[in-house]
Order: sequence, then C-alpha cells, then structure tokens
Amino acid sequence: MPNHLLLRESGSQPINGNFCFHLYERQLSLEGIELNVNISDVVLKTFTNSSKNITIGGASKPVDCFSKYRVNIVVPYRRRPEQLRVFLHYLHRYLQLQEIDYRIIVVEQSPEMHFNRGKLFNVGFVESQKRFPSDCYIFHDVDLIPLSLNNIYACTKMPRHLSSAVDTFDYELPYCGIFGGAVAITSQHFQSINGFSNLFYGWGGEDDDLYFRVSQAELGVVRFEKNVAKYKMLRHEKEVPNPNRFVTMKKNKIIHAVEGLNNLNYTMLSYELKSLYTLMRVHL
Ligand code: BGN
Repeated sequence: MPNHLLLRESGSQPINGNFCFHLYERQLSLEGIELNVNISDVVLKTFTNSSKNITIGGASKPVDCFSKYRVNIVVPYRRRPEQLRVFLHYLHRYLQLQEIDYRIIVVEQSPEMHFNRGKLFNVGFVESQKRFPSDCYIFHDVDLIPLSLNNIYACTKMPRHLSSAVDTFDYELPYCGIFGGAVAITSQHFQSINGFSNLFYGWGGEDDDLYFRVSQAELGVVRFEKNVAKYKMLRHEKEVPNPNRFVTMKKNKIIHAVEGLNNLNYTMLSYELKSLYTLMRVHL
C-alpha cells in the first residue's frame, strides 16, 4: 500500500493480550447490520438495552483484543432526531465490527443563530480533547451512512476525505476539492491548520475553507477508492445556502491563520453522557 494511505496506529501497546486483527486482514462483510432508515424511539431503546458493549457516553472498544485505532467521532447537530437515531443504530454496529476504539460526540447548536457546522466541529474537538483526548478525529455529518466495512474509521497519515462516493452525487466527486460530509484528520494536523473557520453561519463553504487550510499547510488529502468510500445520504429537505459564503471564503483566504481554534468562543449549555453518545449543547 502506498505510504500516504497507511493507517496511523495508536501509539500505545497492549500490556496483556494482543492487537485485534482488523477487518482488512479478515475480509468481513456487512452481513447482519442491514441499514434501517426508519428507527423509532422504541427500536433505539431496545437496541440500547441489548448492546452490552457500549459504555455510557457512546464509547466502545473491542473486548477480547486491543484496537490499533482510537478515534473521537464528532457530529454537529440540530433538529434531526430521526436521522440521529438511524445514524446511531447503524454506526455503533459498524464501528464494533471494525473493532475500533471510539466515542461518538454529538454537538448540538442552540436555536438562535443559523447552523454553524465548522464552529460546532471546533467546539467538539476542543471539549473532547479536555475530557477524552484522542490523536485522531472524524468530523461526520449525521445524514451520512458508510456502506463498505473497508472504509476503516481511523486516521491515515494524510487527512482523508471519507465520503468521496455519495449516492446523491452518483458516487462521483462533484468537484476535486470537495471536502465535506465525513473527514478523518489527526489532532496534530487539525491543530496545525487552526481547525475550521468559525465564520460560516448557514449552509456551505466551511468544508471548502477547510480544504483550503489543508492545502495551504501542504498536508495533502487522500481518498479511498470508490467502492470503499461509498455512502448513503439520508433524505432531508435541502438547506438554504448562506448567501455570504463566497465573501467569507474570499476573506478567509487572507485571515485563516488568525481565525479558527485560536479565537473560538462559545457557551456550553450542558454536557451529558447519553447511553449512545456524549451530548454537548452549545450556544455559538
Ligand atoms: C459546494 C459547497 C460545499 C458543499 C458542496 C456539496 C459552497 C462554497 C462556495 C464558495 N460550497 O458548492 O459547502 O459541501 O457544495 O454539497 O457553497
């Protein structure tokens, strides 16, 4: 495998026992975790009660081997309970099959302002690093469902665009610099590019801005092949694009170094360990 596609393994070693044989060494299939796009509260509750291996706060790791990959998965969120249920019901089973050591962190924005996806990711990163630090992050939309088990939820040496073959785009990249949906990046790289911009309120642009930051830092971006990077997008109404995004984009090309993680401010409204995820509610 080319060097830049190599997965970055977690630094620690097992004291007792062995590393897991991860799926690419085992040829697992997705059998047994079919995607159900209609998950009621009752079904999710039953799922929660029957999942022995998920600890409060939505964390899990393999029980009989030591995972090579530890990752925090951050999901920005507001008013999409149906999608969140589908996401949690599917993703926990998917990540457990991959034998990842993970935690799902949902960052929910209060109602006052337009949705700010990038800033929510920044908050999720900063707060998670204080409470349960990880050297690998996946920034993930709630409406995206990975369809191949080979799309391993870990960091590569270079930042990785995970969702490069989405059904709604006919499994093609709509443009070469697209960097939205789901991305995996090491904490060190994320810090070095000063995170996402905090300035994109409303739909669009913050992901292109992240791509710009990654390019400026010459980190490069990798994507796995199409049949691996396949996603289903859950149905929802189209968001209203932010009319100012072009202007913000242009301005940010000059100020990105001084705007991002280093000037992030927000109010934490609550912090809660739910059974299937860690919930941070914030006012931006
Ligand atoms: C692009 C959006 C992205 C979005 C993709 C895919 C903009 C920025 C214009 C300066 N970019 O057009 O944010 O992820 O579409 O939907 O609107």
